[in-house]
Amino acid sequence: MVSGRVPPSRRPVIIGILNVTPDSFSDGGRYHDFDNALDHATRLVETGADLIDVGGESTRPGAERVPAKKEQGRVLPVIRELIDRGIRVSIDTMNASTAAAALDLGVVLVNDVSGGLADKAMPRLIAESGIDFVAMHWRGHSKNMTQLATYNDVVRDVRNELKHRVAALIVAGVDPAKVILDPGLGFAKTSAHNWQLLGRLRELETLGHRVLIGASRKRFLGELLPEDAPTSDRDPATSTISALAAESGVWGLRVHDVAGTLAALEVWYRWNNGRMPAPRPLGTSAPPPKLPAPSLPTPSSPTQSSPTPSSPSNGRKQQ
Ligand code: PMM
Repeated sequence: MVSGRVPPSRRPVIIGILNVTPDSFSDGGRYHDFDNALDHATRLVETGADLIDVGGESTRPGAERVPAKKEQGRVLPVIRELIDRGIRVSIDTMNASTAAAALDLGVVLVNDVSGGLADKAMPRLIAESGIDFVAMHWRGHSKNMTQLATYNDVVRDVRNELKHRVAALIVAGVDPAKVILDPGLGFAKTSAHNWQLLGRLRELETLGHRVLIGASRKRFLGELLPEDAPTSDRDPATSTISALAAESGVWGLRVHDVAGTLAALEVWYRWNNGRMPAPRPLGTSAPPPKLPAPSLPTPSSPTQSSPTPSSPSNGRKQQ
């Protein structure tokens, strides 16, 4: 146990990724094997993951659909064993039948990248089970999603489409308090779209739902690196996003590199604690020292302004 860890209640939930697929872009299908999958998930939990998101269908751009039975053959044995080991599990699926089987095994969350659009039976299942549900922004299946990446203002459009998705889920009987929203980075989004969604995360938060971010090892982070860099080289950029997303108030982070994410969240937490006034020495009645007032812009010297500690670093106006 690492001493002085950020208390889990004071940081975003860390969701460790376990893709039990032979063709995942981000981990090269390494956890398709049952024992490897279990070892990896156990390591992620020992490192600090709060729950493990198990998926059996690749959603990389261009990927073909996997029949639900095949998906279940991949994920259910792993989920059963993880839950037997006392690990909290979420199921990453667009199929209501897979979600239902995983619910019977005891998963605590259903993560549907289609937000309930791909399978009409999903919203009813979520309503009846009362489980937490991740509704990701989605416009179509991986095979043709690249052509669907057209927006007027990506943040406003994604926000509106998510708002309509929540309304449809409520009509199906889903408790809105159970809905977690995800902008769906990389799903019918260009790199520029992803960066805009990250930079303006707070606009999604104004919908009043918990927000989850899945930036981990995605292609837009590969663009920051040499062309032949392995996908794991994207972890430092992912961790930086995790800290910035925490500052933006996200509820959860879906990541491959749990150790790096936790380290980034430690920095974020201590950085914010560093803003607090120093504690008053015992036995003294002096008031605690005041924080220096931030230097505010004056009409005559607009260039002398400096951001207040809570200002977003990108300087964009937040709602
Ligand atoms: N991305 C992938 C798979 N599942 N679920 C949510 N909620 N958000 C995401 O961004 C997301 C997801 C694809 O990435 P992977 O192949 O690394 O799992």
